[in-house]
Amino acid sequence: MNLAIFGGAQRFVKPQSVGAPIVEPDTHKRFLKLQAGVFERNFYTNDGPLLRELEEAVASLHHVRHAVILSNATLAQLLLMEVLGIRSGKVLVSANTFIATAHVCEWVGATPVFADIDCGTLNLLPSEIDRLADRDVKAVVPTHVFGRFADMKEIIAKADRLGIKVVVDASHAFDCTDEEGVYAGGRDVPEFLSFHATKYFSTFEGGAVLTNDVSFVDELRSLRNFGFVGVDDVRALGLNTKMNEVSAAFGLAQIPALERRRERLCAVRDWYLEGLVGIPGLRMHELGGGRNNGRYFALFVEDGFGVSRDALCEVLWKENVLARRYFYPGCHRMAYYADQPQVRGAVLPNTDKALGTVLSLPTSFAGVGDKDGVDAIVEVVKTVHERAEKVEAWWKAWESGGGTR
Ligand code: T4K
Repeated sequence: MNLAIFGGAQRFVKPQSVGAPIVEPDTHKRFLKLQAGVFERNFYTNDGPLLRELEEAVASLHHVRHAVILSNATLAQLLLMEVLGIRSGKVLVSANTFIATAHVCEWVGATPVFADIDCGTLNLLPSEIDRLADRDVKAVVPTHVFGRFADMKEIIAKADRLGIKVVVDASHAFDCTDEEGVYAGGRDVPEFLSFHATKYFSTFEGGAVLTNDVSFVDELRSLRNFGFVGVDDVRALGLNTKMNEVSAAFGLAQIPALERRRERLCAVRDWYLEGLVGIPGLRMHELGGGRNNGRYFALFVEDGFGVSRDALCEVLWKENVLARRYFYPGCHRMAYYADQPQVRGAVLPNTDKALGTVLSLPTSFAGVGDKDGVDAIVEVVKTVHERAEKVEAWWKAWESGGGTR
């Protein structure tokens, strides 16, 4: 094939995005029906019936007692930290996470300290807790990157020994489990999900806290509604982090589609693996033996492939494949944090190495079938490897020309 960078036709007419929302035709139909009910009832928000039904469905799907649904994962984390009393000191956060995980620590009055990761799983290394722990550390917030669970047993054991709290960013882990089949929220530490448009399960914007621990559930529900208890009694400094009924309708409309959705995405993963494993210099992100929803497919472009990750990424963009480098360059290298005293000079070799090579490819496709989409992307990747020298020369010229998209 002739690559678009050398004047060939783009492989895709429509942009193929890693974050493209997933909605099956049946889901769309169910949503339209459910949202009509919102107008019939004339009840838009504030603990509506669809929200309550969705909370039950999400809790039951994850085999936990409680799902408290909120307006997004960022505020789910914030309220969780508030109810757990994490308002000062240091909080250990994986350097490889979406920036929100770190930002929330600052919003509650704590200081995020970034921990290094495992290069295979991309998750926080439990040994980092020992390395970074001091008397100011109040909590650790691991992230289940791409639905691959962090080593929760180790993390919880270390946190317990140190007497620090654990709050888990399970934003990517809807309908995923660890290697023992335990879902988010099932291990006696609270975990939060994201239902953002880009996620496996979306309510446009949304999030949830999953837990078996009833002790803070009422408080969380009160905090999401300004701190109200009953009609005119405010007992806490709450916020407005409620989910409206139309969002809840979209969530409920997806529940019957999920098993098929997961199968489809896992098939996409298998096709990618079939096409890409064995190409020199490509290493696949390790999902491990737990249940995974298949939303993300990530690989590492290492020595031996012939061109750098960034060059491959740019070639893909030129083909209308909007590959992403999640979560490059790492929270510790984001301008907002890089110069903070607890971050300056921090050495996180695994994070730097992994985030210098990682690349996420689309798993749902616009305007083409899943298999055709995967095949076309695999063909581009193979071609880049086969013509590495020529592509590298193009990349150098493109970069030195100030390369803009
Ligand atoms: N923790 C983790 C580990 C997270 O991944 C996230 C969210 C959070 C916490 C916080 O959760 P929330 O508070 O949002 O519930 C996007 C999302 O904005 C962000 O929510 C998400 N992580 C992150 C992984 O992805 P960007 O900056 O990559 O978004 P953007 O606008 O570049 O979109 C990604 C791609 O998806 C683009 O190619 C466009 C496409 N897209 C996007 C949207 C929103 C669509 O095709 N349709 C859409 O509706 O952050």
